[in-house]
Amino acid sequence: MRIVDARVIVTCPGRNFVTLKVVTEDGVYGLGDATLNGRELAVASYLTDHIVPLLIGRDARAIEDTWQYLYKGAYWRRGPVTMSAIAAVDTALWDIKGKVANLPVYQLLGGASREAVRVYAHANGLDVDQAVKAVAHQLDLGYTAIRVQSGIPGIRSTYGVGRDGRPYEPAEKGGVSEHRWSTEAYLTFVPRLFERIRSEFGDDLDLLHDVHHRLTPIEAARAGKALEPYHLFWMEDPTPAEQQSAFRLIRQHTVTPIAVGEVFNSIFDCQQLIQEQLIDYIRTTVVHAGGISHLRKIAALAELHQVRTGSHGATDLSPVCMAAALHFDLSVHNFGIQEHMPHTAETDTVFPHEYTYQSGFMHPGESPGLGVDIDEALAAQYPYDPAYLPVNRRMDGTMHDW
Ligand code: KDG
Ligand code: MG
Repeated sequence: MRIVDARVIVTCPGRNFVTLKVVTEDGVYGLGDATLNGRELAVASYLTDHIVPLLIGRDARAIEDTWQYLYKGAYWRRGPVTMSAIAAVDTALWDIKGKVANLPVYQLLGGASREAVRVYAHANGLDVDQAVKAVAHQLDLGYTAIRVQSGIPGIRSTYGVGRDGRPYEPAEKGGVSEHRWSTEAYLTFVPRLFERIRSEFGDDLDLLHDVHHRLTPIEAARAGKALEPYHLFWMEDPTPAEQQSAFRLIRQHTVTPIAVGEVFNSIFDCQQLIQEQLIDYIRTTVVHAGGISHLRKIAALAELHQVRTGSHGATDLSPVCMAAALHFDLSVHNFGIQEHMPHTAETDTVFPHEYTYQSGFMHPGESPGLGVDIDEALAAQYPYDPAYLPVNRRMDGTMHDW
């Protein structure tokens, strides 16, 4: 079954998405998400200029060989651009395989290990009162695991918190904005935030919190320790992970569970973290970590060390990635939880999909393949619109040191 066409579709139904569509000689097609937030066109070019010419004529059924060919054959390995491009090809080939077999992809991955995929929602507020309201809202929607983020007194703008009443969106249009950051203000504030949330909602709810890599290891250890009374489900990205051994320090000081990995691209980014059990949840995503094939290898390594998965699922990952993640989550034994940040209605219309949400759980559906499509005519009506993640500086204007 030869690949006869592959093309990249860039669209911006409110935010930018890059999608690879691979077509076989039988007219079957598969989709893969290739969106790298703020650096979208680099992946689009990597695919169009360097990968698509290699795909034409290849056997669409040879998923693993194609993965190895693109990873090892390029000489230049890893990195977010390369691995997002490989992920897009891999995901599209799994979609094709499912359609040809007339089975949902999760059945090809070993079948369902659970009835549905538990997801967590976001509750964000400019201050604690707003965060409390946001938690109550998500509880009403049926979520039983909620990530809580709040504006911090003394800091004008906090990443992860929506502004002007709009839902939080990771990238901002109109140039790169700069935020200021105070570790002391954050470390003083964050235990108070969770004290209030627990006093309002009790102990039964699972609470998560994202530090967005803004602490050094010793500061992260302090945060984890201070949050212990509120027994978080996880503390996410407490410190950058280029130095995987840095997590030893955090581990020595706190039993707050640690989740990390949304910026990782390969198993080598988390090998030590997993093998030394320095983390509890690995958050690599289908799109940024080499696709379904590579994520399965990460999950298999994690399973040996009692580390569970917790895939990233922010709005900058397209519905194609969400569908792929849900098939992966449903099948993999050591699944932990999946992030769910619903897309806008505009995005959902461009990417019609079979996956559903109900009472704190999602399911990828039973359609053959991934169960997601792209309306190319509609996608063409939304041209690319540059947007960037904000940059952080310390209060005195120094670029941050984490
Ligand atoms: O593009 C970056 C965002 O996806 C990320 O910052 C969101 O941290 C995030 C999360 O956990 O969803
Ligand atoms: Mg995060």
